[in-house]
Amino acid sequence: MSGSATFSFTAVETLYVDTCVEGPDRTTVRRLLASWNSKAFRPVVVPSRVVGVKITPVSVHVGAEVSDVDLRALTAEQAAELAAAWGEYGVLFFRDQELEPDDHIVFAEHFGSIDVNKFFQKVESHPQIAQVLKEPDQKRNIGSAWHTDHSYDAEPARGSILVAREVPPTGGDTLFLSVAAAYDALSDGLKTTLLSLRARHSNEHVFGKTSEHPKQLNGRFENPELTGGAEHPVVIKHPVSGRPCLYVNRGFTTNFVGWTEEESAPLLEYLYEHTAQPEFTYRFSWEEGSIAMWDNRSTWHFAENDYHGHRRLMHRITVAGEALASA
Ligand SMILES: O=C(O)CCC(=O)C(=O)O
Repeated sequence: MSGSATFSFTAVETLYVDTCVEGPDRTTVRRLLASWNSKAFRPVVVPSRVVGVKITPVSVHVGAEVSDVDLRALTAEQAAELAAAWGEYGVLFFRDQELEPDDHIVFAEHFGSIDVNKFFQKVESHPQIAQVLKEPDQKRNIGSAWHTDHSYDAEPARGSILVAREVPPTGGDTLFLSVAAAYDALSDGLKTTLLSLRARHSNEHVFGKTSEHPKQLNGRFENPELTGGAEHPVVIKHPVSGRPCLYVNRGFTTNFVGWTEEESAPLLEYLYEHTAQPEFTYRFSWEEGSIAMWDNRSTWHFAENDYHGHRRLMHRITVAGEALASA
């Protein structure tokens, strides 16, 4: 046992003490070490910096709240624990964090390189950060349809990390759901059919020259000439958890490969209705300093547009992902 390790004593009660800290805890450590031979405590060495991160699931299928952590001072061990929890719960929520844009970038880079969105307006001083903004005079917001980010890319983004900068007095929640749970709930027959399919995803109808969206968003999208698309399996194997996940979404999927859009529409519509059932979802209410980081392979999200007349400003960083394999 080295002086810099943390000891977890498990006996009548569980107690975590970091031997690095000075003061009363040092006394506690000495007292506990003195009782070592009395068998009152069973010492277990655990990595010290992991201690303190608390992960509490917020719903049956999706999301966990993380507390007792300062994201400005994240250690590699804590980042590894968060990465595992991210894969398991799909979305991680944090409260009362004080991340400046530079901190936001450092935090995101614990999980991969930054995949800068080509279409969103950027924070002027930090072009790696996209602005998700609705002004009081705007009627339309970004993201008010179930979707997952960047599914139109050949290597879709692993996840997105959204920091609340300005929130309306009420409303402006974001809903999340688990596409793994939605897939699990399908019949074996439909699962077999879906496992044989691929789908095409495109962003032309959202960010392209003829799309109405950029106009309705006061020109807040850019680079309409950079639109494109990609094909992916309809059921992917999640790169971290290995769980099968339904990988189509209302925002960007256009058709099953080899099927016309007209032929694809009824089955896609069935999957969208099935997946958006409340039992698979969780609603997150924002405060300034709240953060949500969602996994784009295992979740969808939906930004409520119920706060007309108020400003809502979020900063988003998208973390790069990889090509997706079939389940
Ligand atoms: O503003 C939000 O809550 C989510 C926005 C969104 O849908 C996105 O960034 O993809």
